[in-house]
Amino acid sequence: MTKTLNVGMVGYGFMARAHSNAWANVSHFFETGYRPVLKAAAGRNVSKVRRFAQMFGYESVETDWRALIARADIDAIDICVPNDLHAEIAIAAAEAGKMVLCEKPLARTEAEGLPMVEAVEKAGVPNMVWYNYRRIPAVTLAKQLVADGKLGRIYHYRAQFLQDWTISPDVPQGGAGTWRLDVEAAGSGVTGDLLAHCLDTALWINGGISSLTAMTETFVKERKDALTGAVKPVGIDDAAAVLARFQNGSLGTFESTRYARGHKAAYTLEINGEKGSLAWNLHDLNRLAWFDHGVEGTLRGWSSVLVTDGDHPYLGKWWVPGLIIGYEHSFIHQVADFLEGLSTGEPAAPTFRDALATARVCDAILASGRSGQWVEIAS
Ligand code: 4PW
Repeated sequence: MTKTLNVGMVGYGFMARAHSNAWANVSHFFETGYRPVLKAAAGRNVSKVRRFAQMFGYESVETDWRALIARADIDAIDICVPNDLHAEIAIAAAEAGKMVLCEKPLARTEAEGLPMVEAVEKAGVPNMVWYNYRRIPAVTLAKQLVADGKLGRIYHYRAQFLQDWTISPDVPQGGAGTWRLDVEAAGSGVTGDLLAHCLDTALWINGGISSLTAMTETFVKERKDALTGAVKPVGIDDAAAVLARFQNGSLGTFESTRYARGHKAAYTLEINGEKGSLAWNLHDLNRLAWFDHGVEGTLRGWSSVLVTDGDHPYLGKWWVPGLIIGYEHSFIHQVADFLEGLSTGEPAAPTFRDALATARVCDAILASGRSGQWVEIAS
């Protein structure tokens, strides 16, 4: 019998739209034993939260997240607000016995994330962090190929996430659309916002990182505060380049910036192994490039696999073979796995604890960026 799961959304911005679309559509395509109900949305601006609720079909609104958490008719709290608010809301939700889903990164630092992990584990509530790119079918397929040993020993893992939207010194820090530039709200710049995605995927596919060294840079040193207009020092990293050693002996190179003119969301990854290589690119997300060293003779070379068939990850639930899907589907897949986990009792990853490992690597990158030293990472 299908159970209902009443969702309480905190926030109404871009990520709240991506998550709400997933909650609203998942049961049209995935039979998980649960049917989400968009019960209530919370946000400080009453007209904005009402408009958001109306567009996505939330039944009611709250203007204080505490009121949302206090409601007996809410089963799961989904947190889609700036990073500095994640910990307080997640801990309160867990203490109230709610399931908790949190937008990435888990928190601004590992130290801030740890009590969140302890709270959900003490309360025994299902929890998950929205590292959605794992659930793009071609990326999930890459994980399966590596896990099945198709690449053999892994030598290199490289990933980039490039954007260009903060190049102008006129972009302010703080406020609604630009809190990602405010170190107080975000905790860090590209490291927590973009590189964290690359790291989550890397740790999932290739295992833990044992040490790293990083260069970070803040190209624009002062920006106006979006709310007060006062010019303030910029505390975030605008760009980061990282050399890493994985526990399995492979080498990692990671790069992220918001100063790569022409790039809006260029997430790319490549893995080189003894028996083959694979590569993926968000802007061609339904394809996985594949090189099989086992192919002999003149046909040896890179091929491009269209990941749209029924036996590819998640694709059997969608259309007919050959029809493509997009960015929003990664969130639907994540919700589907979360609900499936509730039914099977096998929690969907990444849990809060899994995401703490990514926070630890982000902390190490920022520390190395400041010191110029290699940093060892405890496993
Ligand atoms: O999480 C990331 C965001 O903060 C996203 O995946 C892309 O970069 C889109 O917006 C930002």
